[in-house]
Amino acid sequence: MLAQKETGWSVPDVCLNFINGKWVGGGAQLPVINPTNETVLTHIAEASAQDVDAAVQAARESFEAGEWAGTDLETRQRLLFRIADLIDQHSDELAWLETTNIGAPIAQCRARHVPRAAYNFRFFAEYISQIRSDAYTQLENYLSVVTREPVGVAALIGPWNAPIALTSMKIAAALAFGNSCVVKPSEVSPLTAIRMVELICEAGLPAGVINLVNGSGAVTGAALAAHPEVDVLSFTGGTATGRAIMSAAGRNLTPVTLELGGKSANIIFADADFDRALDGALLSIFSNNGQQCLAGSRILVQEELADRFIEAFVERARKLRIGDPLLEDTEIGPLATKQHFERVHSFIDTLEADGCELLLGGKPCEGFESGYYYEPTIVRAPNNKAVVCQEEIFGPFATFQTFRTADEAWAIANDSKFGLLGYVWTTDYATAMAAHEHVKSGVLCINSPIIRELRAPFGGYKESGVGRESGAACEAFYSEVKTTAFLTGDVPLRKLGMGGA
Ligand code: TXE
Repeated sequence: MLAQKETGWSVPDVCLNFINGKWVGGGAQLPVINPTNETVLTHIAEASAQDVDAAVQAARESFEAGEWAGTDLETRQRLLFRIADLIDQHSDELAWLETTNIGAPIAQCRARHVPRAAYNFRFFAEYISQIRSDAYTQLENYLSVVTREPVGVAALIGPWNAPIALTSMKIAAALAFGNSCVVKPSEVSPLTAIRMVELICEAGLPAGVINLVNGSGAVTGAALAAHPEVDVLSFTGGTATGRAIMSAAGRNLTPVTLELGGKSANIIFADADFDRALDGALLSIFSNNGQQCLAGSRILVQEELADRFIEAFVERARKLRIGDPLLEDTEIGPLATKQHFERVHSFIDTLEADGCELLLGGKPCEGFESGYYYEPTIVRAPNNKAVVCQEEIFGPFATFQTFRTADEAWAIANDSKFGLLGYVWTTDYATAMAAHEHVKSGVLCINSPIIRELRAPFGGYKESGVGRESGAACEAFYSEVKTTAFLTGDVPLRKLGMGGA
């Protein structure tokens, strides 16, 4: 276990706001709680609407001054690569901060979340050197050239469940295309975003290009979402918050991308590779303590396989190592907040009325004096109408249903207000192709847990979101497209105002 005093790493006494290159205070101080022991880790200085305005103005001025927006490609790339290197150099510290703040097991933070953050910067550094644009010559005597310019000020509102991995994607993309930005981490989990901003400054980004405001959604987030000087807004979080943000941004015609919740079907056919499907199903729901939008939380098993598969799944889930997330071999840590812990538990009250059978868990873990530990929970539902099959629970909480035919599986999978991911396990090529055709989700993984290919769009159908994140999707979102028509030949113009006096 990495104790703070042994490592020399620390949590700031107060998390300040970073505006125009300086760490400054704010209004109310809000506590940040360690989910492992429920002690106060630190406080954030909440940015008021005026503080948010100062951050947006700093971003605007840096953008207009062109110190970053106007840099050449090599300079921009060098800086993005340097940020990635600094993240790598501080990966143990960043993983420790993330685990301490949100309770995700340290092994997962070190192996996945932090390397992903570094990779996000490398990916966009490489991407921008390959951007192409169109030229049209079909119109006689004209050459029409399409180019892209940075948009301006990007507001980047981050979630609490995987802050470094997800917020770094937004920052890397916004900066790579030459924008200035204002980052608002979740009030629950600001620590890695703050440390990342420090590293970005160490890498040499000019003052004002990146700003960070801490605070609640209701005060700081709402002020940022409604700010008229924000040119684009990218958000990852809950669907209800996404709606509020899109409405606020809509009043200013500010384009948004929203990466929201999910209730993804994980469909296991009788012909699937049993062991691989079992490993994949466990990973899909229990990674990151189940707090992931991409969780395969609705497991659908073909009838003839169901009893055997569910029994094996329950046995493995029973053996998950629950404990202090800073311990290397912990597989499940505490949920991120008390409020979220209570929300996850509240779904147990719906089981009886919906005719669901509780196979495992369903209660807070015993044996912990403190911390938001919740038992891995498995429910068998009679049909997809059950609340636990419809609502995103966002915890170590899996539901099982059975199906007979592939058509039935697609129908259950698509009977959801969400449409983020789909997972399908089969050894039959035709079934895989049929899944590709019928499952309504932004991403579909065949015989694999989530694989995030950054070149390919990530995002959801229906209430799972608006827009996508990928190299090309971010290029379209974080840059403005311009068509310039050059006259290349002799085109006589109509003469106006040639009438008599
Ligand atoms: O986070 P919120 P919540 C899902 C998951 C979870 C549910 C609720 O099911 O149980 O959403 O999450 C900021 N204007 N996901 O409510 O509110 C807030 O300060 C501007 C899915 O705890 O979505 C924080 O920075 N900003 C998910 C950010 O929004 C506002 C990740 C996210 O908080 C705001 C997290 C407002 N009016 C939860 N209100 C995913 N897609 O991965 C809040 N915020």
